[in-house]
Amino acid sequence: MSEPERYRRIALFAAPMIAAVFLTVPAGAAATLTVAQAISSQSGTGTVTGYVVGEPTATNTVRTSGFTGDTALALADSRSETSTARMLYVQITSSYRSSFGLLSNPGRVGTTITVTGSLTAYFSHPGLKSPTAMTAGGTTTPPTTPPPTGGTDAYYAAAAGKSGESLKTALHGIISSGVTKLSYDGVWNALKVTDQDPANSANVKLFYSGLSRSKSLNGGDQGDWNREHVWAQSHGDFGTSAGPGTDLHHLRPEDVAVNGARGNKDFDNGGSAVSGAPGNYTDSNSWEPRAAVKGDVARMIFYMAVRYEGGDSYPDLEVDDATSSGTAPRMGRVSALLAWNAADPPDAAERARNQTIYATYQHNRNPFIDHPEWAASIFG
Ligand SMILES: [Ca+2]
Ligand SMILES: [Ca+2]
Repeated sequence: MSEPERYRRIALFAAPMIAAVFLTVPAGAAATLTVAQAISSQSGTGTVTGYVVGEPTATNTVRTSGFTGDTALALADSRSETSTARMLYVQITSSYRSSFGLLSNPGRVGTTITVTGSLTAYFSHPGLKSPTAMTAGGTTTPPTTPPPTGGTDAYYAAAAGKSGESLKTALHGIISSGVTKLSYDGVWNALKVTDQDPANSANVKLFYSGLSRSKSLNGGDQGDWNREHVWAQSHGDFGTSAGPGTDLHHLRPEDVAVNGARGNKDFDNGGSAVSGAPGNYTDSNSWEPRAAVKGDVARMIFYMAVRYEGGDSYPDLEVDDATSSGTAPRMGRVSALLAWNAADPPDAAERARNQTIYATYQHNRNPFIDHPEWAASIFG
């Protein structure tokens, strides 16, 4: 079914359920609080659901990586919150540290938890202390910030009415402005958020294979997942320093062996089945991803070709219609990628990932997820 149709059906299905949930809260029973509500009502006991966003270490300081202890975490209503004013600082007493402390469980960041305790200041900041219950999960209200659907016109204003090469030039300017570049180390934690398995917040979903794997198994050994560069690093030799080598828009978690099998091959149809990655095919010079991510691959490659135009000492990445790019800054096969873009349009998960990268990490968007029709205008 079409995307708008799907949203309507979800809305029709969900509305009675939401109403039912509210109706079944007994009169007088304390409802679960949002973080904003907990911040504004700092007295008595309360139960709060929120996203784990980091480790508070001082009144106005919350670490989002490189955690130093297991004794405190910060909750927010948005997974991408950066203002400590909109965070609740939660004390983690000894019985909860092994499960919820961020030094021991960095993968909690970006997941929801529900905690009950005393609503009182902690680190001289709105807080919750002496918890009597802490559990993983819980639905925040509102559940998530939905990705904008047709809400990005302002972002793309400079591209309005353009096509072909002038559209490409305009988009390059838009998506290269105000960008935050990650370190290669920072990519690990970011992927644990952007590629979290929707069915299990302790896991990431591996890109080509579609398998679910523990966030903590990031590494280089057999059975680990690592950082796949969908635009292969060697095609332009950009390495892993900040820039194309750390750009989340084309970095995905993948099983070490599957990542190795893909290597630096171009993309095209055909080949024999890939062990450990159902639905993927490969031959001596190309890789065909499974149907569910064919369009995602195409849009990542198109993004890279527009984002990197030879400035800032980065190579000018471009698509071509070959599978023999070698170490040139080229990636093919564009005819297959255009077909995949059309056959596998962006779904809600792909749009949400784009929004998370924009809101939380890099502050730029993949235009081809917001406007898949621009691919044919520029590369067709
Ligand atoms: Ca897809
Ligand atoms: Ca380019």
